Amino acid sequence: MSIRIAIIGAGIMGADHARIVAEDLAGASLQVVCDASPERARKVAEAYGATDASTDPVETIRRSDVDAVLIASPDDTHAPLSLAAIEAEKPVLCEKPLSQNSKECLAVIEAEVSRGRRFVQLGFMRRFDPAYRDMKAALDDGSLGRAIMMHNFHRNVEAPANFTGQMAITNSAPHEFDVARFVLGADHTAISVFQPGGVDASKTGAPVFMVLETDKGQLVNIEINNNAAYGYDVRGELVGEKGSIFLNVPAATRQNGALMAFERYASDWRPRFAEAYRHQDKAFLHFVRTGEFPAVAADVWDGYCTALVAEAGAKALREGRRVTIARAEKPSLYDR
Ligand code: ISE
Repeated sequence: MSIRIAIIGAGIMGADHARIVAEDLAGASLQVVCDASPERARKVAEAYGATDASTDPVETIRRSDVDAVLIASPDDTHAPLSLAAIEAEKPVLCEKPLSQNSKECLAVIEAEVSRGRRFVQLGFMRRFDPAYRDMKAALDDGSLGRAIMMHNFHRNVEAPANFTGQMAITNSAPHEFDVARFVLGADHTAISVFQPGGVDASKTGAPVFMVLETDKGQLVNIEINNNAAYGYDVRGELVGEKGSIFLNVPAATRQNGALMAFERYASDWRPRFAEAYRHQDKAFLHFVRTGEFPAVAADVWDGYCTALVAEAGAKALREGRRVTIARAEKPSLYDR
């Protein structure tokens, strides 16, 4: 039987997931597209052949013809809607971040723990990206030796108009906070945040440079530049005591002309991480079918750990000092 999926939020990511469900997920069907804007919901529903469109997310989650939920609405709705899905005992693929508030993440953890199972898979899709997977494998098979540093660059063409100054840390950087934890198998213990001199720090998407420390003594640096202008550019290098490995940018072609060679950049993250999104959504479908949580996917504990780093990062930027990070005790439900 086909798994009937409801998508909440028909913006950039909701529409992209709708496309993946409609075109790439054998065994799943797009049942409902829900958005605060009825026109947007209808447009995406029609484009990808959903059975229905709606403007009420909680009612959509509770519908008896919906088996699983994909949340891609604005960041501050992720935790409340995940809670509504847990209450309805329906599996959820929720876009990152789970919340920008760690206490809200704890409430979702509590809801899962009280039911004795995981319902929410978090959309940290980089865990499914072949390049990051290779990076992790090179560390795990011993060929790099002990990991000591991880360098990360994360550049967008232009910050969206609704971005606040801190969203570089609370919306963009969570990808690196999470993927560094995933690759290194370590937790972040402290964060320092810097901004280059001469930038207008109040400007939407002003660049930030972060240095994180892990409980294995590693250093992780992250540049977020949401107004890089030239293209969507994510880079990373993991440095071990015996070698290093960096992400290759997948480019289909390299063009020559006028004494130059050049490759194209994507204008946003969807083409760069297309394969990761596909693998992630397939893993979610398997989770819905079998109840087995995907081995590499992020869960709400990972979402909580990331929210703690983002909170500490925002504080470090505000107060101009290094901030340490302390976690609650991890419930055994999240042991891997
Ligand atoms: C955006 O919300 C995403 O999740 C993208 O993957 C990321 O690259 C971008 O910086 C975020 O703002």
